[in-house]
Amino acid sequence: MYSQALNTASAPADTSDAAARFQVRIDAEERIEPNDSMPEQYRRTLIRQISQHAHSEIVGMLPEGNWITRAPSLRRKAALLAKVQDEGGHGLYLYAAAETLGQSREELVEQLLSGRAKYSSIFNYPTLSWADIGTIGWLVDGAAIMNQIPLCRCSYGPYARAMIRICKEESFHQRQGYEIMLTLCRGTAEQKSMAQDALNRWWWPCLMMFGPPDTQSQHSDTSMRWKIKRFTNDALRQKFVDATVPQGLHLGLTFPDPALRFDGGHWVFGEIDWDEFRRVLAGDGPCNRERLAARRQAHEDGAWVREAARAWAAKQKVAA
Ligand code: FAQ
Repeated sequence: MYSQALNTASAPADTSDAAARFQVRIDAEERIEPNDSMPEQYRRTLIRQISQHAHSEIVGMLPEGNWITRAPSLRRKAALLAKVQDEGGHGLYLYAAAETLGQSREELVEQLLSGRAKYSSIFNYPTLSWADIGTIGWLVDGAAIMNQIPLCRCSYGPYARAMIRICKEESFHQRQGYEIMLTLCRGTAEQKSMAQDALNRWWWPCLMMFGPPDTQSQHSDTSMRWKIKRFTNDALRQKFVDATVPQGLHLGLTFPDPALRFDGGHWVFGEIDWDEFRRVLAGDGPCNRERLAARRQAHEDGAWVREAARAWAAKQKVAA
């Protein structure tokens, strides 16, 4: 199947002419829209990436949601509540973007709950102290922004447009996280050591968020050719390290990497433990089971809402 057509059950076969015409549009920086002709592999790549991204936002609500009732002040609680709610909203825009490619949200959610779909490795780590909430905002949202700003220029229109609003909100999240870290680092010795402990635990997993090294990334070449991705995994990881190390030094914190050094242009960092990354992706991270169990429970608990919405829609149809 070559051209994707939302309103028809089947589409014409792939031809090299069609593929070449598509590439010309991409190279000319034209935006691809839902009813445009597109290679089947382009459509599948987008569904894969956008749905994994949506699942990450939804599962990503869990580690921080865990601290809403324990935030140290009303101001912190209100900000955290708003942030976690934003992440839920991001998941919804992204599921909607994936639906424009002809995949139903129900099917995507089923893939997540059955454990067949991936979501970001970072959300399989526990949030042990309040400093983890600061660190997530500073580093996890910081890494997400670094990865997602280029996605605002993704060749697929609905994804690119969703990313514009998401990035604005992520930027607020990053600032609230850094402000928590500043407060802790200017506080008591105990508060500063909480901040240091959180950085020690989150730093390496955050570097893994950018995906495997370029030499092992299966999808980067095609995604870059189609301008879905604008930078490789390693390029974005380096940009993140270069932007973040000075922020950590300003906080007076030490990065848990004895090999970290400035070479005059970039911050050179040590070896990432890719075995740990593979273990987390295989479902064996510290919280994989807990995260999926929580999502399944939430889905079950929400069954009555879906039923009520269906009943309401049916009544509206009869009334119309
Ligand atoms: N975790 O060939 P590549 C957030 C998988 S949102 C798990 O390099 P690609 C907001 C990859 O899917 C965070 N799996 O793949 C927030 C592929 O598997 P597959 C999520 C990973 O797609 C903040 C395989 O490895 N952001 O944080 C990971 O070209 C705070 C081979 O990899 C996005 O999803 C990983 N870290 O590049 C929420 C952004 N890395 O599908 C709450 C959009 C790789 O073959 C609180 N996505 N894999 O089975 C992307 O930019 C890309 O998909 C990459 C991976 C860069 C993640």
